[in-house]
Amino acid sequence: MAFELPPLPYARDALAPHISADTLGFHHGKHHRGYLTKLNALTEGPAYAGAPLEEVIVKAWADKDVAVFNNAAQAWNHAFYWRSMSPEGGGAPKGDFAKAVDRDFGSHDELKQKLVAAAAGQFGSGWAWLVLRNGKLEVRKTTNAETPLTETGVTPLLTLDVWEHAYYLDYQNRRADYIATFLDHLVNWEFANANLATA
Ligand code: MN3
Repeated sequence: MAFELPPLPYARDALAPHISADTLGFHHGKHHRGYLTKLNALTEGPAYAGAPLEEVIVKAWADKDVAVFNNAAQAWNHAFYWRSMSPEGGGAPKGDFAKAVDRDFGSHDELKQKLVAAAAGQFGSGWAWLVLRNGKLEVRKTTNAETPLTETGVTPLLTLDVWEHAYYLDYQNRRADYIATFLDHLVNWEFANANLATA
């Protein structure tokens, strides 16, 4: 049973001008698809037969099966990243999620500053995350394909891809501008709220 590329949750041009149709075309259609193609070739044998993607990630991480881990985690991280953005994104958190943000960060602005610091401070390729850890919101960063899914007691709520392929066509080397645009115009707090509600 092969893993399939999930469709984008919006049209390819829906995030323009903040993220162009060109970027989404390459990022989803080439990079994300590429991870799944490699993952399917690597998991043809019985070791991972029938396992859902999350289980493949946890097992490959524990077994130090680096190639499977990298492609499985990147497949999962990208599907989560698409849903972390919305054409109606940006603005302020609402509802129970807003209360949790105030409780654990003091303010929405403080949360944004922590996400900026994590995303800008990730040296080289990786991801910035908002997670729930033991009932408390935390901001994290991970390197390359690494994902909070491998940590027990940690639930990812939102992510931001800071690999250069996520922004280079639109922002070249200006990662800070991409991060600011993500937080001002694209971030999908409703998705974080929904993940918090089911955590
Ligand atoms: Mn990417």
